[in-house]
Amino acid sequence: MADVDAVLEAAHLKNDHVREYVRYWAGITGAANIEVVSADDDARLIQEALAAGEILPAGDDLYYSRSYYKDTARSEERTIVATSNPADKGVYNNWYPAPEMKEKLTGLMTGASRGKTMYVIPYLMSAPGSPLEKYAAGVELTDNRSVVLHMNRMARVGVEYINNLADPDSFVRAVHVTGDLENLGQGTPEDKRYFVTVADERTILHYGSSYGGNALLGKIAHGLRQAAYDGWASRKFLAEQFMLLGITDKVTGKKWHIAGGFPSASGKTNLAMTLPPDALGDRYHVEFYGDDIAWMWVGEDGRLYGMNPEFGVFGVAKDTNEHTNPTAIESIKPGTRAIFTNVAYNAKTHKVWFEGRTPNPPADLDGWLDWKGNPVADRSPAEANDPWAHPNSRFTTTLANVPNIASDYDNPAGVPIDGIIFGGRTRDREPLIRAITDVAEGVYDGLTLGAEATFAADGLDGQLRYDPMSMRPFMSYPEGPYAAHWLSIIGACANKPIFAHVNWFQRDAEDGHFLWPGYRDNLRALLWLMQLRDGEVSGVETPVGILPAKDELNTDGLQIDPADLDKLLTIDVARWKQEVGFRQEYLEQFAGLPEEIWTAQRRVAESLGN
Ligand code: OXD
Ligand code: MN
Repeated sequence: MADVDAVLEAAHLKNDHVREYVRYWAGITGAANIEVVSADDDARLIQEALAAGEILPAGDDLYYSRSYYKDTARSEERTIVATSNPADKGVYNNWYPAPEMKEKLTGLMTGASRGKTMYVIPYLMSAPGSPLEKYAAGVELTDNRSVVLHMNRMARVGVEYINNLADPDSFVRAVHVTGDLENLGQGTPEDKRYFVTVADERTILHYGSSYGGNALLGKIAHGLRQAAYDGWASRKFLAEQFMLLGITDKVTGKKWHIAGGFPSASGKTNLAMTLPPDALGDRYHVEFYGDDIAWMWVGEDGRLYGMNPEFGVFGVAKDTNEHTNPTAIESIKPGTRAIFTNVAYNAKTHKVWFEGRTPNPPADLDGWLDWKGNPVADRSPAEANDPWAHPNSRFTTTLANVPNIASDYDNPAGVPIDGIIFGGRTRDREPLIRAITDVAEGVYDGLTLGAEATFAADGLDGQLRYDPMSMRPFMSYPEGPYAAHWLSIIGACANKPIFAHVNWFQRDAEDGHFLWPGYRDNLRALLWLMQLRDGEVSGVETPVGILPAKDELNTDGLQIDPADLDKLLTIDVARWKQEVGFRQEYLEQFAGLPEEIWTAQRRVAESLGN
């Protein structure tokens, strides 16, 4: 092992607490070398990774990587939040005692990076100068170069972010050890993977994966789990799996910002990066801030402020195309340094492809390898319809590559938030949009956010898979205090955001067609919400919120059957009565829910006539 201190000195890493932390884990993991990384090292690291065959060229300054075939997604069962206080155990946070987990992970990591380089990645999950900067600094240690390349795109990376911390000990310690991927028993009773956030020690210990969702520790482990815990422990902010966008009315000059949570596969990334529909393009400009995480706090002017702590997008590739998400397609074009993971790859032309990129896969199979690296041309008839790309294959690109990135995305002050939306994927019960002006009812609506998981298939008669605020996999403290913290942060705003529930996925009960065209037209619902907030429209009251009156929704250029629009703007009372019953049962599992949430549940039930 090289002299750790000499390496850190040469890299100008001055923070003694960071140095001690690096020394400690270098000793445990047994890494052969230490290398401190900054964003400027990216081009060299790309060349090294290409030379080592860890990534492959995918066009002009585009790259391809493949993760081990049993290591292609986040593992929720293997993800744990540990603290020293048993009262931190909630329903979804998979709580374990911190001492037990630290001992377990130290054991697993001992000697596990032998012969490898341990990269030291100092990072910041905010723009420098943000009021939340003190919660944003971290240092990831990883024995995987591809993880470094991804972190360089997803976070601000360099020693300058940790050398001059106001409290030099206040950084997240985030240790990632890949492990022997072929011998970890992924998904079996002998599974050896552990993805642990020791939240009250601000320490993240992930063992047994090199897939981004488990290995890019700045993103989900710090940006969501740790930050949610910090936000609660400090009583200062919320960290949520939310997108963030801005809409400018070019005629009046008004600008609004909307944040919102959507369970997976409910169109969050597409909405975050949306453009206005053609017919509204002259009037409205839509800007992208973030597709996955928002940290939110109360500003001195009494408004809710929000920012995206990330520096890039780790987006699901499947179904991304010029129609569903044209700005994402632009953000991964040649010259962007984007990295594709687990899509299909052509070893001869270096092109990539994934399901939904074009209606049909490339006709000429020559050179095409599926996500496991097997030639598509050699498939047996039984395999002929297998996907070419893994359904969770990804693209990784920096925010600045997205053509409609907000001009002020890097502003440390964040942006004032006018609306908070929740949106599930449901074929019935949820109208296009219903606005909620009461804070407790808005928080209640977020807690009862749900999406169809295996609708009907599991015989649950339309029961949704609830996903509180879309944070179910990222909850780090119990649901009762979580609801109370939301009430207290939003309650502290003098000028409060309006809440709304949106659903782009309602279907016709008879023939199953989607009632709403979705994608860019979704902006119409958001514009109505902002007009409602500004008192320009008044909507129609229903037991579950305010719906747009038919003539209030801007339908210029919208292709829709008027009967479908009618259905989208009404609620199905019978279905809602049943839904409220499901919600009662779901909410009862959470200890210590604030009384305001029960009042909201009762009020909705009573106004439905339950
Ligand atoms: C996720 C992600 O898994 O954002 O939610 O990658
Ligand atoms: Mn996400």
